[in-house]
Amino acid sequence: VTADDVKARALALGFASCGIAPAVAPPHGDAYRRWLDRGFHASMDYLKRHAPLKQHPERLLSGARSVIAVTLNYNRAPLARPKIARYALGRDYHKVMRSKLNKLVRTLSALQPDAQFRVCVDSAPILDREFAWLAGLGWYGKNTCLIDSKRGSWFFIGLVISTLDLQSDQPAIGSCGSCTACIKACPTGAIVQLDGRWQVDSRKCISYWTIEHRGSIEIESHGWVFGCDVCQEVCPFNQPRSSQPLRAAYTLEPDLLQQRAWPESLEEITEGEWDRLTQGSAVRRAGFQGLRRNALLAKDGRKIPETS
Ligand code: B12
Ligand code: SF4
Ligand code: SF4
Repeated sequence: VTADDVKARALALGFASCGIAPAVAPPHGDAYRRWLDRGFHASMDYLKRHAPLKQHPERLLSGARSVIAVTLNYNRAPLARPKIARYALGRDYHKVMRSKLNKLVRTLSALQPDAQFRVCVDSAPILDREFAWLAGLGWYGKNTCLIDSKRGSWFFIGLVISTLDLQSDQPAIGSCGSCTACIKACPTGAIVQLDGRWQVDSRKCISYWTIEHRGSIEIESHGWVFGCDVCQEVCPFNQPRSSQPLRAAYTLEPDLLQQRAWPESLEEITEGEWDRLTQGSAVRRAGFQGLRRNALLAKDGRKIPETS
């Protein structure tokens, strides 16, 4: 199996791009440690627990030689209400990404039965952006999202660690230049300088509070009910441009385009309605109480204690 075989098969499965990174210690692993040491992970303790495993892909798959990185476009028209980050409007991307990566692994295993693979989708103890950057799929923007100069940043990252000895790509090159649009637009000032680089302080980030945090919310959520897209909405790399036809293009993935009957107001939703509405959706992560809490706060427009 060659790197070109892998890429051709990945693109045939509907991934927007695919690249190969070497299975090495992540070059910016120290930056991750410093981010944790500052407490920028808020209550996401699993990020700290995962830190030792994140030091090398070998820790997740013995004999790892390469990391296959893919991106999946999730861009679609946003809803005016409820304000749910566009990545979460359709079917849960973990399921979509995992099933495609499992298919990729099945084809590769058939070609090389002695090879081993480990599929990583978001929650695995590996730095997704770091390996996608190494694989040439995008560079770090000031909002910390990985940006593909041709496509923007509305994409998920998926990784497959493998024992295959594949030809690696070069890390992606690109930069925001003097732009600071996301830093100025972030409603809560969550994009801050740490060691001379822009980083997200989760303790101030609406996405963190509305998706990951349990208990009362201690910031203003500026109308967001689940996640937040502001720092990507304002990014020039996500604006349509005739010379860049792939930028801001909507996904073609039916599962991610799925229309769910999100009611405009989620404040009075019952547990039964929540259960039906969020089956197979990433929004389920907030839980019933969490989603109601978010909706109440979004409607009220100010800091309020949790109502449960
Ligand atoms: C924890 C987490 C969050 C946290 C913290 C976000 C953050 N910026 O760290 C919260 C809950 C806030 C969050 C929010 C979102 N997330 Co999130 N999240 C993660 C997760 C699980 C870990 C990220 C992490 O390790 N952060 C730690 C910090 C230190 O990482 P970092 O900011 O990228 O820092 C790196 C760079 O600064 C670089 N670096 C440091 N110094 C230097 C120097 C040089 C020269 C260079 C080149 C690089 C460099 O190295 C650092 C370490 O890798 C990943 C999945 C995964 N397993 O990796 C998804 C992930 C990053 N999230 C994702 C998404 C889609 C989102 C949201 C858009 C969702 C939403 N709409 O609400 C927002 C975006 C907010 C934002 N601006 O980042 C995608 C990003 C895809 C992309 N194109 O970048 C990921 C990769 C999930 C996936 N598999 O697709 N997320
Ligand atoms: S997701 Fe929202 S709150 Fe978080 S850094 Fe981006 S703009 Fe700021
Ligand atoms: S808005 Fe500007 S500064 Fe922020 S990530 Fe995009 S190009 Fe970079």
